[in-house]
Amino acid sequence: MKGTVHYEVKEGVAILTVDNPPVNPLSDGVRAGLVDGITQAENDSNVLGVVLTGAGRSFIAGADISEFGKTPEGPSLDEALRKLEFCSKPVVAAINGSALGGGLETALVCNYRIAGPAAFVGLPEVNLGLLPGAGGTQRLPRLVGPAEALKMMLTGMHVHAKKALSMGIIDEICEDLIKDSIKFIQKVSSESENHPKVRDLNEKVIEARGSDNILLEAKAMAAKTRKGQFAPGQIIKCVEAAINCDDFNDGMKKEGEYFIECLVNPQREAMIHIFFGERAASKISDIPRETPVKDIKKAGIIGSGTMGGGIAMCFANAGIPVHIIDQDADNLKRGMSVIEKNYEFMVNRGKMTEEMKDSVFGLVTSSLDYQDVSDCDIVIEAVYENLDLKEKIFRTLDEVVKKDAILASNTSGLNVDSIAAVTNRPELVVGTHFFSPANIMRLLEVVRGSQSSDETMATVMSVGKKLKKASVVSLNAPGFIGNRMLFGYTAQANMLLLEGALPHQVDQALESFGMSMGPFRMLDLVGLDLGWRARKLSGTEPALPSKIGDQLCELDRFGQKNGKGFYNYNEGSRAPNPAPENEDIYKTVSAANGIERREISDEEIVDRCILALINEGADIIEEGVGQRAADLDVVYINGYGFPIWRGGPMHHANATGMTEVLNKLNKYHELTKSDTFKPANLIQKLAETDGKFGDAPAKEDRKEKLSFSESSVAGNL
Ligand code: 3H9
Repeated sequence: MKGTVHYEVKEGVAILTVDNPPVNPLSDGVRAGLVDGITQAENDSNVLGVVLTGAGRSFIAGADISEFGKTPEGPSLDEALRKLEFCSKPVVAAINGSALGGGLETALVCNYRIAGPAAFVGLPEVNLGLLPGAGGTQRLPRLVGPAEALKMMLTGMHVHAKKALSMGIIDEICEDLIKDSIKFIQKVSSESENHPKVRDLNEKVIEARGSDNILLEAKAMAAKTRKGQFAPGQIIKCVEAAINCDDFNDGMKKEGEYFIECLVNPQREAMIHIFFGERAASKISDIPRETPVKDIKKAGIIGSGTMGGGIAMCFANAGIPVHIIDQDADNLKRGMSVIEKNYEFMVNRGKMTEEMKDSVFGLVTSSLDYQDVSDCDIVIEAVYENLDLKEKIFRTLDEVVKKDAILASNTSGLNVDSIAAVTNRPELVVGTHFFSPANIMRLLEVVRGSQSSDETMATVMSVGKKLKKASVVSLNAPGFIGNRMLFGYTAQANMLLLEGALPHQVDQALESFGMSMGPFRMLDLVGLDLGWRARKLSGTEPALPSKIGDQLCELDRFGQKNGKGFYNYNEGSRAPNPAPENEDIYKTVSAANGIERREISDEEIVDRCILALINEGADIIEEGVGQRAADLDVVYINGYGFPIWRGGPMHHANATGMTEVLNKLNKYHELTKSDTFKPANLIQKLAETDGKFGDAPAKEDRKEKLSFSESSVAGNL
């Protein structure tokens, strides 16, 4: 059995300590320990009451996620929580750290909740495709009201002790948690034999009866922020039951039914795959866990543009002082004022207080002098994609920055080894590919140069964690992971346009599949002129998929930046309007390239674009550029708007079945004759054994040199 609960008696109070490192989930051993501990306390006539707490940094981080989809052992969570709720002696939850999901639900069956100052609570089940299925949907609305409870459950947000106190989720905050909780039990047990139960507090749910507003607002919020997800609707139905059922147990029954529906829904498996995938991605398979990590006390950023500013905000938000260098005083002034405005925007939206803004923005300094980053522990270059310029910057940094500092490039596709080669410390050089806007997007591709040391890699991965990024390692190979996959995806979107589809049809089909933004909206956002200008400069002919985009650029249609691209945009708006004037261009380019336009189904659009991702992904795994299939899923969800509830492209392939994937690849290979659909070796092998991505062992020689073209794949789009 996994985990345990320690039992000891102090000053007439039983202390139950959940011990299941590192975060104390409610595994079978913990559930059994809770049942045994409460029984023991009830049977001991010298015990006045119970203090329930957690060992280490967590109170209880919820149900054991690894148990979902398996047959549970030992007592059920329901049984353990009933034991706590109906204990004949008062029980106080002494919340020492995170009380999340089933952890908060455990605290809610206790008579009282006292928290340490660093504690935080939340019901984040929605992020796993689940709902709080141990009474959370019925009890939290009774404590904080249905509207606040819905907000917590639909966002999955963490609520810190102070706020939890003001909302009424906890009763007190204490510095000396166990000592004060013991005193608390001694006091309440001497004052009364009746102790409150959250299930009996009906006032707030009854108050909400008869008005639809709360539920309608919740539905609108879920539709906006959790498009395509199954669990949010189930959560709302549970709260509806909490509001309308006269008997608490009827609401619990409904919660149980809706929970099971979530549990068996494929979205649950997909989202839990990403939960574990993100944690696995942060580990580098051939670097020992105990590899020392450098302490990063100060960071430097070269370049105060959108990327540089966004990256600086990530460090400041994590409490790490950061210094920005730019070569141009006006640029620097503009860059700093953008950062300040971003923070002001957060203050105006109630996301931070004025004092918080002052202290965080106070961590960002700037100047024109490279000497000012000489004492930094890591310096990240974030200038535009030009190898000569980047090499020049790295030569300077190598001279001025202290010898043991890490130097990183935010390149989206240039050769990190070439950049490292101009320094005398190639072992301290890596790529850190942030995604724009860097202060918001969670993905961080960490590019491992052929000489990047284990310590450098381990340090950068730990920096990623501090910055709250989903960090994924890529070998230094063209396009790394994300842009290499994107290349085939956008190429297919463009080919579909040449073959007869229109941009809004392609976008709508892929957005209905769940992509947060269709490829043509994305291309308009990025700017169609990037690749076009690069090709003009180098005198290269566009490849077939780039022909329409280049033709649009010839007609001054660069995308959102000048109000017209694949779509038209009204002044100051990002909403795409169809551009019928482009249709003749599409027809002309198709005809000029001997392509007969035809009716194209939404199914073909989705199949071709998503298969392009999967097939390229399979090569990336087999070559060892990405460590594991789940890493690619983490990349696509956090950097490219792939729907989390489908678990990423590689998980989607697993869910589809490898034989079906292979059949479809063959079908589209036959239809298009494009190499994009020539089935990857790995897919053919897996289809033979009915295998899945993730079954294949990680490639042995992970530092194998890969031929690297100097061109940025992103620039070729
Ligand atoms: C639930 O409760 C359902 C109920 O309502 C109803 C049931 C009927 N289980 O994140 P970290 C592992 S659903 C199993 O790196 P941090 C994690 O995989 C649950 N394992 O630490 C990792 O393993 P490894 C609702 C778990 O300090 C290690 O612990 N609860 C669980 O950055 C460290 O994790 C949640 O959704 C778990 N519940 O963050 C909370 N949690 O070392 C999920 C973690 O092998 N957890 N692990 O890679 C979290 O949000 C974060 O882990 C936490 C700590 C904030 C607690």
